[in-house]
Parts: sequence; structure tokens; C-alpha cells
Amino acid sequence: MNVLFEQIGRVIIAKLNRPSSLNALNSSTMYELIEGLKKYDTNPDIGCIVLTGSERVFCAGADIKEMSQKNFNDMFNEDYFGYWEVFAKVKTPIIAAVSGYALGGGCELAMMCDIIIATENAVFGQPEIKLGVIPGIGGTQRLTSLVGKAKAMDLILSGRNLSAQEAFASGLVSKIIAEQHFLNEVIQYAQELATYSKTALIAAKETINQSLECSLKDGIVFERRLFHALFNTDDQKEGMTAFLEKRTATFNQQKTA
Ligand code: DAK
Repeated sequence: MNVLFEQIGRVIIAKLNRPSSLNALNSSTMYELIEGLKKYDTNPDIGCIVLTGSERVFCAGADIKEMSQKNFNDMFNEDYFGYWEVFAKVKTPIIAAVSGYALGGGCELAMMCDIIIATENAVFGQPEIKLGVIPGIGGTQRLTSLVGKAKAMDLILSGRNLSAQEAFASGLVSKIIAEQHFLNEVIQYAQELATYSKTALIAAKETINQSLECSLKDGIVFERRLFHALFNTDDQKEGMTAFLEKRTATFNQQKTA
């Protein structure tokens, strides 16, 4: 299996598992990961997903062996890697837990997640220019919106690597955690998120992502409409009642009528 799935409480840990090729993304890994996540995405008992690799490597990018002999017709007719768009449609929050290399498609995969948490030894980069191509899973777009045009141009045109510290300072990484307790701390953080209303988490994720695709005016209307809609959920009643009763809210206990 190229991807291992494990459930801990309300969190799914998806672990890339192709050590011999440094977790490079071939087509079967892409399908395994996405089909697995689709199943958990609609499961009300799952509130958050952690995507990770090994200590040495998160993911060394698209599988160069699989791609090397393809020509334009193959890539175009297969819509090679077009299926990654389904990953971007997963509604449940996804945290990329990055240790070691996250290069090329690996960096793009991390950027398709909602939050990137890295170890101090993490190395990011879009080295495709060194292979005679460009990023092909959204890297030119997502990196630019995360770090700005000047930095994205520097990184993609030079193909140079980015340390965890530089990635953090650039806004690519949300936080850095020391290696020793890395995955445990990320899972603990994911468990905390997963205690909140899944409906509210999905609404928050969708609204933030919407901000990248529309005007401020349209984004504010979109936010307000979803905010209004959440008043039709049991979780909103529970959250506000619990606050007034000075107790901890218990979310995700939807009534099954
Ligand atoms: N693909 C396939 N195999 C890979 C690989 C990859 N991306 N990265 C590493 N490997 C394999 C190596 O070939 C080696 O295999 P063996 O020789 O043992 O059989 C094994 O993993 C160990 O790698 P190294 O011996 O190189 O290990 P090192 O520690 O010395 O170096 C490294 C680690 C991560 C710095 C190095 O492996 C490396 O530079 N890897 C390649 C990183 C890279 O260039 N990534 C970008 C790949 S291209 C698209 C358009 C473009 C793309 C996709 C779609 N469309 C338009 C749809 C391109 C995307 C990319 O990601």
C-alpha cells in the first residue's frame, strides 16, 4: 500500500508510504490517497485529517520515473494529475505534517492542504525548472498566493530549496515544531480542531478559500450567508448555550430525526 490510513479519535492520519522512491507521487498513490480521503470526508465521526510522510521525507514530488517517457499527447489526453483537483475539494480540514523534503509535487501537495506544520529540518522547494518543466499541480498559483509574486518567481525560476525557517517567515508554514514530539503534537492539535463542530470547520475552510477567488465584497456576503446558515445547526445552539452555562460545549451530536 502506498498510503497508510489510521484513525485516532476523530482524526485520520494518512501516511505516504513509498520509501524506496522517497514517497514520490505516481498515479496509483494519487488514487489511493484521494479515494481514501473521499471516504473519510463524508464520515461525521472524522473532524480533521493529518497528511504526513516519514521523518526523512514528506514527498519528493511527482514520480519522475513514471513521467519521464511520456509525451505531450500522453499527458494531455490522460489529463495527467488532473485528478488532484478532487483532493482540493475535500471539505474536512487537512493538516500537512512535513518532516524532511517537500519538493515539487510534494510542496504542491502540502500547499493543497489547509495548514502546513513543519519540523525544523523540513525543506521545501519547486525544483521542476531543473527537470525542464514547471510545477504542474497548482504550484505556480498556490505558492504565489501564499508567498507573493517576488518570492514565488525567485523560488520557481531558480528551483532553490527553502528551509523551514524561511518557509515560516514567508507565510508558507503555519508553525514549526521540534522533531522530537513532532507527529504527536500535530495529532494533538488536529484532535483539538476535530472537537469543534464539523459543519463550522467546513464552513470556515470554504469561506477562507473563497477569499482567494472573489472580490472582498462578494467574499463578505458569502461569509455572512454561511454565518447565518450556521444558526440552523444544533452545534450553534450547543456552543452558545454551553458558553452561557459556563461549561465546555460538546459538538457533533447532531440529532438524527
Ligand atoms: N520521482 C521518482 N523517484 C524519486 C524521486 C522522484 N521525484 N525523488 C527521489 N526518487 C528516488 C531516487 O531515484 C532514488 O531511487 P533509487 O536510485 O534508489 O532507485 C531514491 O528515490 C532515493 O533518492 P536519492 O538517492 O536521490 O536520495 P538523496 O537523499 O540523495 O536526495 C532528494 C534526496 C529529495 C534531494 C533527491 O531524491 C531529489 O532531488 N529528488 C527529486 C526531487 C524533484 O525534482 N522533485 C520534483 C519532481 S517533478 C505536471 C507537470 C509537472 C509535474 C507534475 C505534473 N502536469 C502538467 C500535470 C512535476 C512535478 C514534480 O514534482
